[in-house]
Amino acid sequence: MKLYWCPKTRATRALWMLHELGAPFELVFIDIRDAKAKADPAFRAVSPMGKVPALEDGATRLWDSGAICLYLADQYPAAELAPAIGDPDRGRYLQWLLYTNSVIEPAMAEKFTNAPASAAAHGWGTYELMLDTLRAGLGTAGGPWILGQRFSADVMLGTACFFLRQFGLTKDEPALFAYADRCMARPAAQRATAAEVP
Ligand SMILES: N[C@@H](CCC(=O)N[C@@H](CS)C(=O)NCC(=O)O)C(=O)O
Repeated sequence: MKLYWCPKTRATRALWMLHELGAPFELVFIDIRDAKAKADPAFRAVSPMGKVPALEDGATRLWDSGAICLYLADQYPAAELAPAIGDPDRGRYLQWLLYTNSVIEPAMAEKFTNAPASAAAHGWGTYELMLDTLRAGLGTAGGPWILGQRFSADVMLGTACFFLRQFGLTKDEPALFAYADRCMARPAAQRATAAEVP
């Protein structure tokens, strides 16, 4: 398995998942700020948009951090990073896993660029609605993770909460920031971010 990765990007999510799984992999560094590196044909065959993370696993090629987290969790069920199909928690898991890229990130972009909000027209609602919903989800989870005692979609949500704080978009969100800290303190997350130290 080959992970196309660049430090301090969303590729951290995929690297973190691989460490959670303990799966063997090869790390391929792509400098996304370098047009030549980004044009590498082997990379573009896996990532047509030229974005990281991207994953090659035998004949399977995919990109997008959410898709990769979901794929890896399903490929390695023994690691129990996703409720199996048929498990009553599967729906909630999918909903929160997809929430990062389909709601949190577009809402963050809206806030970042001061774009006009439109709760009904935008699939992500508004920045405030996104935060309210996330707060409520974590507040009612009944444990340290979004599914309560079970760690799963938290790689995606935890990094999103980390980015919320890092980008200074949200100043005072103790519950979200404590959650980000809890997630980032996991040994696999520490290993993934250690790879980013220059
Ligand atoms: N939805 C994608 C977004 C990936 C993405 O935008 N990655 C950025 C780094 S965080 C990138 O590769 N940017 C390089 C570029 O677009 O030129 C995901 O979650 O993986």
